[in-house]
Amino acid sequence: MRQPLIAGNWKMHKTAAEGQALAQAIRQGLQTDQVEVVLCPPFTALSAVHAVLHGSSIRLGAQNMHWEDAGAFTGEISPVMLKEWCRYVILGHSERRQHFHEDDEMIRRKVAAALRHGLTPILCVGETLAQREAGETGAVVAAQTRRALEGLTPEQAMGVVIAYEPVWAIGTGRAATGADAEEVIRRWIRGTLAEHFGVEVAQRVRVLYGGSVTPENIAEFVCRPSIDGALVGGASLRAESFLGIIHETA
Ligand code: G2H
Repeated sequence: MRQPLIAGNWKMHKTAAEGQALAQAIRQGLQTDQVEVVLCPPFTALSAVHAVLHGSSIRLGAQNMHWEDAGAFTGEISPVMLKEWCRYVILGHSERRQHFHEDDEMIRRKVAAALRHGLTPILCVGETLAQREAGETGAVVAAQTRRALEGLTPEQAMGVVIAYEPVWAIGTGRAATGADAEEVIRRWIRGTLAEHFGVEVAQRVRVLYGGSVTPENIAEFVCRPSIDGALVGGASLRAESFLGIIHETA
């Protein structure tokens, strides 16, 4: 019922020319239509990557945005600007929460703004190592999920993709176990969705795992009933490894 989704978060990597070459290699090497594929380059490469993906089934996403449509916000990008190029936008990534002090209220505004403009948010939630060790994983993940989606109708909530990214697993080479990610997603993400929006929304929303995903460990996650794919960082920067993850998922 839920189509698998593999999204590549390029973070602050790739010039427009490099991004174009990577997107071309991914487009050429893609051998399945079972998996929805999304590339999230930096803003400066969106236009170039968009041109490469034209006419293919691969979708484009951004890595962040402001919640206002326009205004005096130096250095920011609005949903109105993004929707010229993108269908998706990553929101609330832990690197934004940690380094740029994004809080739940800012992320809630961004999610609402994205949906208002027809962009699909990929909402990131996840606990830090200290929170995990204090036994707070469930409470943190449930609260982040609830606060980001506050005020949405069930129909709007159904249009969100959620990525569970435990902060201690991001870029560290130390992925969560499949069983662990499944438990957090089933109990604390889908559970929170069921509580606030109903069982149908909880069953229909796609939830990804993110954090040190590779072609070698992806199967461990996508074989789980609650996990619909992955948000991939480091391994999305090379066509071979990103395609490996997609093809293992298909
Ligand atoms: C988590 C992930 C992609 P990586 O940030 O969002 O990065 O796969 O490099 O851990």
